[in-house]
Amino acid sequence: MTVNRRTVLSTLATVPVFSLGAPLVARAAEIELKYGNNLPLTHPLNVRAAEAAARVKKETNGRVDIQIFPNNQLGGDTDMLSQVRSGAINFFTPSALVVATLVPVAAINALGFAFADYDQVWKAMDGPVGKHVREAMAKVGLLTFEKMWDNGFRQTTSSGKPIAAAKDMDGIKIRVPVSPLSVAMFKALGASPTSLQFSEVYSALQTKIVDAQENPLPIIQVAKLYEVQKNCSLTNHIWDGFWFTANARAFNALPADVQKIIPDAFNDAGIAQRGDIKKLNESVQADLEAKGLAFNKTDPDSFRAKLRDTGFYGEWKGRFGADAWGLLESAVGKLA
Ligand code: X2X
Repeated sequence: MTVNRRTVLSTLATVPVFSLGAPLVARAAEIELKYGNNLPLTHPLNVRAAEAAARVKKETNGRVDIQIFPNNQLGGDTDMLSQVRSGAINFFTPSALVVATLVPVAAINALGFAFADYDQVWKAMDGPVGKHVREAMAKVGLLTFEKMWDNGFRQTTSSGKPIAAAKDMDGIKIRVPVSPLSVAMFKALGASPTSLQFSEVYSALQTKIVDAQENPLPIIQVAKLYEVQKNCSLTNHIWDGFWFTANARAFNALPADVQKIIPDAFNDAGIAQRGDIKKLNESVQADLEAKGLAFNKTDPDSFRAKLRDTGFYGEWKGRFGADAWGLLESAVGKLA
């Protein structure tokens, strides 16, 4: 919190009396809050977050200013995760995959091939699965707003041959997020995964440190990954979303009205952002094709069978626990 009363008063002293009614001096907000994320400014998450920040400013009559630091300006995911925990920043929107480095059950939405479609996704994440995860996050000091933001169904791009079935994963050097689940899943599929923060993905692909990566199409578009990849295989292997999370201590110290205005604004923005991604999903493949990325369909059963045969589901049922597993099954039906 920065109070600039002194600066304001000394500036006012030099202002001619007759113009005092006009807002000649831009007054600094009483409360300045920092929000960091890992995505380019053009991603719908940043577009909608900027709208929410403007709404907060308006509804607090300029008292609260939320500054947004996009595109890993404050460091990679793991840096921002520790910054929001320590209070160095107030808000962060990590992918569930990244939250799971701290709160293992948070990765449950990213279990391979768990969701058939978005109806199942929002039923689970706006319902009991999301609640279970947010309660677990609260235990590590992260106060998480109710509405999860959409990242999307993850697809696999490569600079080598396209992936059509599970056997094509064999030995592929693929970048995955810093997430134990992603590493385990791609190992089970026979690939050779490397965890890298998102800030390093473009150059890792460009310099061929890795040959492949996996992300939803809107990310491949805004981060221009098509410039350094040839094929996009529609694997739909994971559904991923972003949690809007706050440092609980700092948030609980805010004035009561602000503690309502901020989550209301960002939950509404999250819902709007889901709509943006839905709309984008109708056009993004054609746009990426026009930019030179070749698309292919895949055989999803081959991936599921391989995961089942290697004991992946059994192991992760144990790791997530029977409670969380049961909640997920109540939204999607019996899992493998
Ligand atoms: O790092 C990624 O791949 C990204 C952007 O999808 C996440 O935040 C997990």
